[in-house]
Amino acid sequence: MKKYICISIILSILILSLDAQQENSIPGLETNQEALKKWQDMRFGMFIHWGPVSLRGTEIGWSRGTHVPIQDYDNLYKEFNPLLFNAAEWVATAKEAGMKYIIITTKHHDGFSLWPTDVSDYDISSTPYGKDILRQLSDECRKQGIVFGTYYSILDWHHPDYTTRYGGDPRPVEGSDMNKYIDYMYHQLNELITEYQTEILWFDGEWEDSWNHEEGIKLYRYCREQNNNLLINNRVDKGRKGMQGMSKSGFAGDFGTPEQEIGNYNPGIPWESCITIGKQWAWKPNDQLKSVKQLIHTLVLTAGGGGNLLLNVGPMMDGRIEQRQADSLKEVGKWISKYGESIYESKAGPFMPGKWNASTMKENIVYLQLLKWPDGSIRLPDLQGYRLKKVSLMNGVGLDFEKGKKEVLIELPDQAPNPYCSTLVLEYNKPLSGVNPIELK
Ligand code: JFZ
Repeated sequence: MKKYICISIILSILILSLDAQQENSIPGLETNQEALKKWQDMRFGMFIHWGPVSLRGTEIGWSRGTHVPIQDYDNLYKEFNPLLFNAAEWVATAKEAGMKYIIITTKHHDGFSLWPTDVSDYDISSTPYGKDILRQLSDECRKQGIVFGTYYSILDWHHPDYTTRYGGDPRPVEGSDMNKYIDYMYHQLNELITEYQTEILWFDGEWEDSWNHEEGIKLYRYCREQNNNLLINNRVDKGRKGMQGMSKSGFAGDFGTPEQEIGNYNPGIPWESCITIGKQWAWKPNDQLKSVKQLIHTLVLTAGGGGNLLLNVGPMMDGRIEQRQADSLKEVGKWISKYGESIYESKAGPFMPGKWNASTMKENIVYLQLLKWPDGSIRLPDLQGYRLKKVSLMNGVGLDFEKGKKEVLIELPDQAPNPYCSTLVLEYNKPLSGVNPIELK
């Protein structure tokens, strides 16, 4: 009997490790592990959805031909003049919020290019503003030590050669030539990689039938050939499973992209949740914003699941980030300045994220983030084989604790030390790398 148990344990370990490797099993599509590690350590980035559509306040891309007539939408660029755009301010806002990288929409589904591209006039150089937004932002990111990345939509409902139409666009697809469009795309991506030194390529719009797996792999390879340090999301290929965003095996992409939801606990596979600060990706007047508490909890639960958080803001038509959004980000930043050590460079676990907690770890330290402050005390299950040496409030005093048979009882002060999310620091006798994840009731 013992023998069988042993064999089946060995077999399942083998199968599990095979499965983990499958993620990047296509030769030439292996993730650059150094770039990945650097990116995972950052844990928190700013997503920016912006373009001439902010003049209407409707959703970027999707409102073309639905909420805004196509003729109207496609001419908005002629009025786009964000004179108050200040790259230094944007980057400072991200930095102050504790974000370590920025991803901006360089071309969304509406086809407008936010930089002066060689291959189209439907770009920033044709607007009354005229100046290169991307150049200013990428320069400023490097100046302030923020990693610069670019969103790029594969689907393009504006380009005549792209072969799917949307929003009641009357142009026939007969005569459209996807190969020509693909050349166009490669040219643009080459500009982003070589001229703007994008460090992360955040693809989108891969789901229509105009795109396929073979082209996905080719595109991934092409980008890495231009710069082998690039990190590329899984929307470059067709392997994404729904809004949960993780990849089927055998598809290209360095990380999963859950959208508008916190990814499941999954420290073994790289992923990043992209989530809006309000309800819309692009700026919307009076958009209902998430509370500071919600934002902080989202960050903590994401880190506690092993993922990154890409929090989206939509700047206004004049180029400013709305004050309400900037104020919230500042509050998040204040929290991070105290608790960031439990987020950056952390690993998820050993306590799985749940209704009232998340947890992260480093070496022999566990950070237990409490989403609600408990009454008087909490009980934690013992970690088999590890000895709890010390418990304290993060940035605060030591706490008394009592070991029972299978639990420890930790005494807590009446008042939560932080109104958004307080954290306990648990120090064990040795590194916790081998410990199995534990669900807290
Ligand atoms: C996509 C974009 O469409 C969206 O505008 C935003 O940029 C986000 C980050 O990524 O999200 C999607 C993708 C597909 C659907 C909806 C939103 N869909 O198929 O309904």
